Amino acid sequence: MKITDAKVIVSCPGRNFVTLKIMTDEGVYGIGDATLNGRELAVVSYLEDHVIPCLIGRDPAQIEDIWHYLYKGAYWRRGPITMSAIAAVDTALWDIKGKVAGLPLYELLGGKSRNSVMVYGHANGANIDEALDEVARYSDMGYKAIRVQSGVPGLNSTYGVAKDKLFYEPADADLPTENIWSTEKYMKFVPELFERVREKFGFEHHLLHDGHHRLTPVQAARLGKDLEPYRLFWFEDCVPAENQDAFRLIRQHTTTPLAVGEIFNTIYDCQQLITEQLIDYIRTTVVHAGGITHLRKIAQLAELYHVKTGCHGATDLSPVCMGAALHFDMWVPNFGIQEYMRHTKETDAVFPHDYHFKDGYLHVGDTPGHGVDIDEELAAKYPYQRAYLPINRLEDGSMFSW
Ligand code: EZ4
Ligand code: CO
Repeated sequence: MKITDAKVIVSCPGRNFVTLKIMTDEGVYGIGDATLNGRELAVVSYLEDHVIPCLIGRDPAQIEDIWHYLYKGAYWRRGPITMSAIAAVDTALWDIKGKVAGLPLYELLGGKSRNSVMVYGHANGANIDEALDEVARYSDMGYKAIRVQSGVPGLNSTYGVAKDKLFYEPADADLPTENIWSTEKYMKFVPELFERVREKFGFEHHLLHDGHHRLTPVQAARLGKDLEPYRLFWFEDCVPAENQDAFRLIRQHTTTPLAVGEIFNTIYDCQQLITEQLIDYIRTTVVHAGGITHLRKIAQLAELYHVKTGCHGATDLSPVCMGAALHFDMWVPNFGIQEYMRHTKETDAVFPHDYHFKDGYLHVGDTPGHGVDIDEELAAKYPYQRAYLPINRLEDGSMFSW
């Protein structure tokens, strides 16, 4: 079997998605997600100009060899653009392998370790009362695990608080929106938010919270401690994680479980975090961390150190990534949880898929491969629209992390 052609499909059914489709001489094809929010076209160029020419004529069965060909062969290693492009190729090749074998992807990885995949949804409110209403709504939909974010008094915008309740879309403008941030106001407010949630709903649900890389280590230690009475499932991205050492301080001061890694793209970004047991959940996922082949390596290292998986699953990761991640989740022995932000119905129509939500879990089908396809005709009706993620400034105008 040989790869005869590959193409990149850019479509904006509510938001931008970049999809790679790899074709073979036997008519079997595979697809992979290559979406990198706010920097989409850089990955398109990387694939079209530099990767696709090297794929033609190769045996699609040689997934491991092609992975290393693209990683080592580029000489320039790592980085989100490179690793998203490699991930798209890898995902498409696993899809082809499944279709050729007539087996769902989880069977190729080692078979099912569970019946379904526990997911968490996002309850976002402009204030505490709205956030409580959203928690009630997610609870009524059957979610066992709910991430809670709320607008902070005195700040006119807050990460996670959406215009549309089911689909949080931060890449909201043709040029980056500028938001104002105050860590002091946020830190004072968050424990009150969780106190109110526990007061109203008790301890029945898993509750999660995302700090979105905005604290210093000592602030994260403080907030982790303040949140201990509310028994969070995890506190996510409490500090920017380029400095892995920083987690030592946080870890020494709080028993609130820590999750990190949605923006990591290789195992080297979390090697110390894992081997020193500084985190509880690793958030890398298929599209931004080199595909199934590399994600598996990260998860298996994590397994040795009591770290579980918690794959990123925001709306800006396409249903193709979600489908592949779900097969991974069905297999991975040290599974923790899967994030699930829903896609719009326009997106779902462009990407027909065989997974579905029921009672707090995503249920995976047994279609050969990863079970997600792309309707190219429909995709063509939604041309690319430039969209950026916002930026943050402190109240005095200093540039800050978003
Ligand atoms: O802000 O995926 O946990 N989820 C997140 C996401 C990220 C977006 C950025 O593109 O932090 O909402
Ligand atoms: Co996050």
